[in-house]
Amino acid sequence: MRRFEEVDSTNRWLLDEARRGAPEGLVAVADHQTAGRGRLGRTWEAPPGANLLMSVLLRPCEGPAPLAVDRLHLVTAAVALAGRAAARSVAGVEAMLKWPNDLLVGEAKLAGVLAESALPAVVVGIGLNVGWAPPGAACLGASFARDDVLEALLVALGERCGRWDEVAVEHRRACSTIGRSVRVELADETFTGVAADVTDEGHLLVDVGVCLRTVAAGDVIHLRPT
Ligand code: BT5
Repeated sequence: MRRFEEVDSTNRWLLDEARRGAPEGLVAVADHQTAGRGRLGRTWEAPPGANLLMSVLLRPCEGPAPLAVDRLHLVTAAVALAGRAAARSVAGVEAMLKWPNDLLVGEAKLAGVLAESALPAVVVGIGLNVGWAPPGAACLGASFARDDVLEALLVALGERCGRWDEVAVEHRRACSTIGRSVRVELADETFTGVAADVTDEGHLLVDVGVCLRTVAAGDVIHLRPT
């Protein structure tokens, strides 16, 4: 494990290490990120020392139980589910998944997950709000230690890695997007419908009345039931 007082992004650092051949299981943790990354070029915010900011390097397509490339989303799901398990075991906080991989408490974001690949390596980062959250978001509470959350998360991740079919089942169960009315925001289009399921490839199926639309990547907004 590599710990940083400050780094631009734990994902960026670990991707560079992955390209240099670093082994599976290498973890980067930072007290502070100066350029924390979200999805789609967005930024991830956290004041120094407040939240869990970590990334893990996995090589899921190698080894004795290789994961098919079209199921790679399960690696991201495993990290999100491990974060959910850690929030529950350390703080008693019940979070649900919002597709694709946010952790929500109610409708407030507790954690975000970002997977980036340098195939065959995959780097999955998670920012989990422990002591601080921006307005409208959620955190566990300042009394909880980031290292306790980190340890619980790594144990929970170890239990899930390689058990990809179980991860897929748990992911569907924990995904509060399924069954919800949603607005889907794509780069060039927005539409609404009811989220019906998540496919084996991790795509969201949205019932738009006349057909099911498949969403591979994009932003989903949970709408209040009408
Ligand atoms: C994510 O992106 O949710 C993925 C975040 C991944 C962060 C981790 S930290 C360790 C590792 N190293 C990195 O550089 N990144 C990963 P996205 O779904 O695009 O959400 C980003 C949006 O969430 C921002 O545009 C803000 O609106 C909001 N946001 C930023 N910081 C937040 C926070 N601490 N809590 C809740 N929401 C936040």
